[in-house]
Amino acid sequence: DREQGPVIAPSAEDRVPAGGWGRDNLTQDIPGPGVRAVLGLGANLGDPLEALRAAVHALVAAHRTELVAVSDLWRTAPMGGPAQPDYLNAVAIVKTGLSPRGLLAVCQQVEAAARRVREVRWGPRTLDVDVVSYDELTTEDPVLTLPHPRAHVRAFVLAPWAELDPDAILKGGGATRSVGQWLELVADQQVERLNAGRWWE
Ligand code: A4P
Ligand code: MG
Repeated sequence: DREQGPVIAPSAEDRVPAGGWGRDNLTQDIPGPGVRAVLGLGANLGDPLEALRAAVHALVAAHRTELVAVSDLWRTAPMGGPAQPDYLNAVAIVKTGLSPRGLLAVCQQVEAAARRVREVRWGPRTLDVDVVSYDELTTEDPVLTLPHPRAHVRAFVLAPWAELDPDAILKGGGATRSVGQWLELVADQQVERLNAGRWWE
């Protein structure tokens, strides 16, 4: 379902598997209709819009993964790193039967594909696809830390996510707040919502 509509409320099928998220099921496809995951998309060189669009298309094409909702585009001031252009950021919510590691692998393939294309045509360009959250899974694994350890302090993730699901619960820095509440705490960060329609199509 590619329609952007109300975010689907968690259902019985969205629950954590019996026995919880152990090490063994981080890498195996999960049974049933899948769980909800939140992905953060960002790009700031070359053709960022095209990179983000390609990312959404690749997510739709991924095994056992369907799009639940896509945020608007946001123009955001760069955080960290050297002086660099503003970013375009967006958030996509998917329902996936991929394991957490399987979903990360898809995100990394999408990044790699975008990098290959831009090396050939227009020089360096970035595309970052982060797993912001995966169901209610919490893990400190450096390969895949969940929820994303910096999501709760980044308006470029929180603003587009709040657009789709402001009441989603996010842990960060030892606290648990809604995405909307976290966003209020980073009101000093410069983010601007762009009126781009259904930009990912
Ligand atoms: N990794 C661990 N947890 C995760 C996760 N939840 N999702 C590991 C994705 N990856 C995760 O990532 C580095 C390593 O993190 C991977 O090996 C993965 O196994 P990367 O994508 O290769 O490198 P990166 O994204 O450049 O590094 P890092 O530290 O993850 O950067 P961030 O935190 O993603 O920040 N400013 C604006 N306005 N908008 C942006 O989008 N993005 C960044 C990148 C900085 N500033 C920005 C933006
Ligand atoms: Mg990253």
